[in-house]
Amino acid sequence: MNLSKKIKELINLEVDRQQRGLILIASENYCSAEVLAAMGSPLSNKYSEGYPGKRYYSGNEHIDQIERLAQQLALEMFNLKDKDWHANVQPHSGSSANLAVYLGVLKPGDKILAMDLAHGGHLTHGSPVNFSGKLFNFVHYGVDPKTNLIDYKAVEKIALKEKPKMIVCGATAYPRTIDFKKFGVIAKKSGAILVADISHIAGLIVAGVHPSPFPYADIVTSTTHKTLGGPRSAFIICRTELAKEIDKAIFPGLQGGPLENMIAAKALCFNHALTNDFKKIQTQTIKNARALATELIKRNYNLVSGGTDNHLLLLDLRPQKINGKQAADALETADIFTNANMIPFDPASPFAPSGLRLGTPALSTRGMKEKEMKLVAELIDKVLRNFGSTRITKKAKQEVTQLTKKFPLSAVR
Ligand code: DSN
Repeated sequence: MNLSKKIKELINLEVDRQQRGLILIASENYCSAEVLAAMGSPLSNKYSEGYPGKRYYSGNEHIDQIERLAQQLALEMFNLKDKDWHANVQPHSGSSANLAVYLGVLKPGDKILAMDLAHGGHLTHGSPVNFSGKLFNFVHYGVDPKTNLIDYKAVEKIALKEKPKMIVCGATAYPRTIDFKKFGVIAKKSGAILVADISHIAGLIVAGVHPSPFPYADIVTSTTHKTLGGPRSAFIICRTELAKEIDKAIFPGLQGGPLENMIAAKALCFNHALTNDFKKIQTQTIKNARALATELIKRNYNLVSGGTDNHLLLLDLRPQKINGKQAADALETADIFTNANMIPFDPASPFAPSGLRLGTPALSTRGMKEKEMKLVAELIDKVLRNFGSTRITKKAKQEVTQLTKKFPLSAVR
């Protein structure tokens, strides 16, 4: 087999899937051609363990400039001054960013308060199957059973009782605004370090359409490929007094050579995030999520918390009598890509949960607006209402192709 040919063929097929399909996975997006080019550049050939000006290998004159630019732009995105805040742009992923934060400022076994994964948190926020839950003593807060909103009074109560060393706020399946200011007050009262994991909403925050965790959080972690629409990577911003610990935790603590091709791509992503074009996309992402929510509610879908304030929606499919996995599989056959998700207090198993998570970042980057969200809701409903009908799914797939053809990826990538 000619492997080069095979891999090329598979890449082309994947690009075609991304063009043809409706990407409604809340954590996915399309990055730009310049970001793709930086990721595939010869910067990948260089070893640069250490930090700008303090490397363990020679030949880092240009690499240092790239990394410094990425650090400056990371702070600029959030209007932060480098005398108060420090950016580490080396984390390879959100998981390594979070691990570095825990190992940098805590000791294994220390207590951390974070959102329950089953209520919308994240694996790295203390799931027992993840390093976080194995290495640290996590206690969890969740949402109110009636409203499905974070109950800040309950969070405070747990924080004052448990006295955690750290509080982590941030989520992957929470459709509402996170009140970082309230978390800041709770952290202060209980003497905890506040970490905000803004991976899902970083783009919304930079564009000013979701409140910022600064200056309330002491440390902020984020991935760069979700609402931010950049390369598959991450970064950490912390108060300058914590910079040494965070930098040491990333290198030599847990990563080796930084991926400078990815750091260049992050710099380009951060630079784009400062533009008006980016702000428009983020504003539209929220408008689209609201429009999709309205259209689905009209079609009798139950939305966890009754709607959305951000880029994502969580459907409770119990009234439809199908589970999230069945729904995601049926939609996939129509080229509509979503993911099954637990809903708060889910009586079902994580392998066949009751929820379906939908997000609008990718469709908004493609240029879709409220008008298209109505069509998207119609298509989702058509497939789910006729669950099991191959004829209807086939028809829906054709309609998806017709719709996505009008929004070519070449226009964004
Ligand atoms: N996999 C990401 C998400 O889908 O939210 C979180 O790591």
